[in-house]
Amino acid sequence: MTTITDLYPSRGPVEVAVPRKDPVVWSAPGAAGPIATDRLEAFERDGFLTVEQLIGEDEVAGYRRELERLITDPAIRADERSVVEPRSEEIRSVFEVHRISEVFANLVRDERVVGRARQILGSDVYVHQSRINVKPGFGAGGFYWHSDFETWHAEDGLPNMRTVSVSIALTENHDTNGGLMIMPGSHRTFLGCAGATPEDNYKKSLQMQDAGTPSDEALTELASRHGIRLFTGRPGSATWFDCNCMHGSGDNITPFPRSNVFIVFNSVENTAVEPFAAPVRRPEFIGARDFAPVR
Ligand code: 6CS
Ligand code: FE
Repeated sequence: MTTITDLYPSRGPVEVAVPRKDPVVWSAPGAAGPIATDRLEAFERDGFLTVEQLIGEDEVAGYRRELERLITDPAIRADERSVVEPRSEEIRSVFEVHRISEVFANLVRDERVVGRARQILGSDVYVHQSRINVKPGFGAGGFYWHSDFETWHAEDGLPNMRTVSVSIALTENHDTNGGLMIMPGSHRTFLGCAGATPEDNYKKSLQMQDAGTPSDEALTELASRHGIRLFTGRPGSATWFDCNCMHGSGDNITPFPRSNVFIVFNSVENTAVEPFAAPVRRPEFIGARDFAPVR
């Protein structure tokens, strides 16, 4: 049994920041793919890149209809893949949409999507997690500051930072309805959070994250050093961001939903092992254990 070194310790007694030990862009310079060299360099520097119209507005309408179909299906609502808003009980997210929906399965396989993931990660990729975030109006809760990798390392056992997410807007992302915020450049620092992971943490963390939440001091330091960028965009626009970006989003108190589909691609060279800082694995609909590459 080979022991895997924990390069990114977290969830111990104290918070600890360490420099990133992994590349950001894993493909060789000039490697073929849909992302232009200068955009890939920007991704390396900032930890994110935006694509104004990754998918056309007519196509997006089809994905929005699929989202509506899913969230109005009583069987989906009753399924453990659905997470509700704590206050309104409206559906907040539905996980594993790439498996329960043929429409979203096709989106994952679309070369405009998976081709970019392969280029950033420099290998074949599989889906570690997918979800639709509904973020309905009139009070849907946001997601407090966090690094996704901190959770995917601590709780899902991803060894290295060779994972990339894409958030594709399904509704207008205004500057007022709870859009994604990222601290540019924060992906180059890993912030190990203080506090052990409770059993069944996911049952709470997907509504309101606690374990894996950075301190005010650390967030102040990071935000002062890197600033904060708010992402807005038309339906069909996409934000690709590195797994270790410090990011979050605010509540949505406007009447306008901020819905997106969120797909997490992991390199087939970085498959999940045992959690690095949690008593048990999370369910597979949150952290996949089927490593078959997207074809
Ligand atoms: O725990 C997770 O895997 C999820 N939580 C957040 C707030 N972002 C990443 C991911 O979807
Ligand atoms: Fe996140």
